[in-house]
Amino acid sequence: MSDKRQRARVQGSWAKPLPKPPKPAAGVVPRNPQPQSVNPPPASWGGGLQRAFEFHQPAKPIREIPPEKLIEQTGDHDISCGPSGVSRLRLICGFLATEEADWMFSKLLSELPWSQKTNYRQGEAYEEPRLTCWFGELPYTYSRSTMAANSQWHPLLLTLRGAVEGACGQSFDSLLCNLYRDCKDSIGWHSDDEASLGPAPTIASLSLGDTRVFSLRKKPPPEENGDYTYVPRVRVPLSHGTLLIMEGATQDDWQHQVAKEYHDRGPRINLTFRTIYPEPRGHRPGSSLRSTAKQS
Ligand SMILES: O=C(O)CCC(=O)C(=O)O
Repeated sequence: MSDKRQRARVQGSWAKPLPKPPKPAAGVVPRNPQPQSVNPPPASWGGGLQRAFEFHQPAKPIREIPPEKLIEQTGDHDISCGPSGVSRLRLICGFLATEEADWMFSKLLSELPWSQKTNYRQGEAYEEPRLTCWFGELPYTYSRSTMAANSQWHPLLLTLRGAVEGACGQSFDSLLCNLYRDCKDSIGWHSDDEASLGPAPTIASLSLGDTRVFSLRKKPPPEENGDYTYVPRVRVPLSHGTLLIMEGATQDDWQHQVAKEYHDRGPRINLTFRTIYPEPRGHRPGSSLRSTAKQS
């Protein structure tokens, strides 16, 4: 390449020459005259006319999505305080020592009567994406399907119930066990607010096996028309041997879920201790007035 061509290329001279800006009519002073040395924008950017850009304040203030709060330290965490009271999470990491938790996990995995429950949504049946079993003198109904009463508590579950009751300072007569087989198993957004759990129930949840994220989102006020975009959110990673106690208004004011994950996860067992009250007479099972029934 000759020295002349090389210089032309470096200076960008292969490009088409830019169009000249239109001359202003006689007597018209351009609003924003540009210094001669600055190239005007090409015609394709707006007809070759200089535009004056003005800042307009948006009609509505921009709403911030609150950052998700991470809870991973042992202790009491008040996540909200509203007309229905304080919503409190009590987290006890290492409630069970690792070795103890290891053998309990394998025993419960192989010895509990796990099965897949069929639920109903808008008249349609669907299989829950996890396995479950139920222990309690009374049946438990959610998502329009009932788990039959089962008083045959596994001896290990009775031991664990005693330990959990000691930590909570209250007794439990029932237990819902969940088995998440892998990362695809989950439980959708819901509150444990079935009428049979009574008002402001305390739910104690013991985790064994692989860590999964327990997420909470606050129920939006009525003026949001069910839009959860701007609600406060909390995430609590629940690891092997961790006890989480949900208290106060947590079921009234918040929903929770364990979402599917996109990375491999080993199996996880979750034991949720509860107290069940007989349904009031005339109450149709699964038709709790307050209920946001489990979605999956
Ligand atoms: O697996 C968990 O940690 C949550 C289980 C749960 O939300 C439930 O049983 O209602």
